[in-house]
Amino acid sequence: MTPTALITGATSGIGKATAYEFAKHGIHLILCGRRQKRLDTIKKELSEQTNVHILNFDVRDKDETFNAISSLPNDFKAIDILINNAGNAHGLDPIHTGNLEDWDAMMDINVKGLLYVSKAIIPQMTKRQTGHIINIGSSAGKEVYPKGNVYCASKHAVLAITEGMRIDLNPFGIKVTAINPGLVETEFSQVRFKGEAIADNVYKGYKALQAEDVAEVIYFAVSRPAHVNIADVLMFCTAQASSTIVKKS
Ligand code: NDP
Ligand code: 8X3
Repeated sequence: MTPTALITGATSGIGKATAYEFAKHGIHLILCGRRQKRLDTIKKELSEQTNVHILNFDVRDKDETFNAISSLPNDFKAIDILINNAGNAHGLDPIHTGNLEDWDAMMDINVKGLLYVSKAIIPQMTKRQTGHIINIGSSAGKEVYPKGNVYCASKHAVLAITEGMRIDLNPFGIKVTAINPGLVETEFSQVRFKGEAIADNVYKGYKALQAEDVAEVIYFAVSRPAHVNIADVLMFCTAQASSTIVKKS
């Protein structure tokens, strides 16, 4: 049977590239985000290849999240693959001058939002005793870098939640995977630096990972045989050795 995947943050970057990658393989798609126009455009494009349903909600809002997921039509109710991808860094400041709104955004979206979406979907996976959850962590979930403080904390939390899910969902045969990329050229830095010009410099002087590179690894993980779970992937572009070491020209 053709699997159905729900992807959060499908309007941009890694989530959008994953939608396009999955569509190539005919996976049915539930695409989520807040930017309706983008959701409409992506749905239009991918509907030529597979069945697509779109959901507009803010993962920070518990009620919106649960209502959106419970509104799914029957054809899309059984979710086989959950890609918890929505998230961003907000700001890059030392801990003593950090912005409280940025901290709230990162914890509310990257951590609590991921939990809300998971809570809304996992019960039907445990009931059906099948499913695959992929959480998009980060190299920032494995090491802390200067001024990364709260973003790194949010991604360390994603890794801890991933490991907790893998343990608790083990009796139900549910696969749980963390994909942890380093620098990926997406809208990430536009969001982090609130549209300031500095965002343009982040990917200059080297070839960063592209969203499609990550999407291919995500598809690899979901396309393994039933007995194989890719538990944890750390991926960098060739120029990057760690959060702070990047070979630039
Ligand atoms: P983008 O900014 O390109 O995409 C972020 C996506 O998240 C958008 O589709 C956005 O949709 C969605 N999103 C953000 N906030 C919310 C919200 N409150 N509710 C619902 N959806 C939301 O960034 P990336 O593709 O790079 O980021 C995707 C994930 O990858 C994030 O978890 C990020 O932390 C992680 N990551 C990114 C890396 C990078 O260097 N780019 C490296 C490692 C990990 P919309 O605005 O329409 O709601
Ligand atoms: C995104 C990569 O290095 O900006 O998670 O934290 S980094």
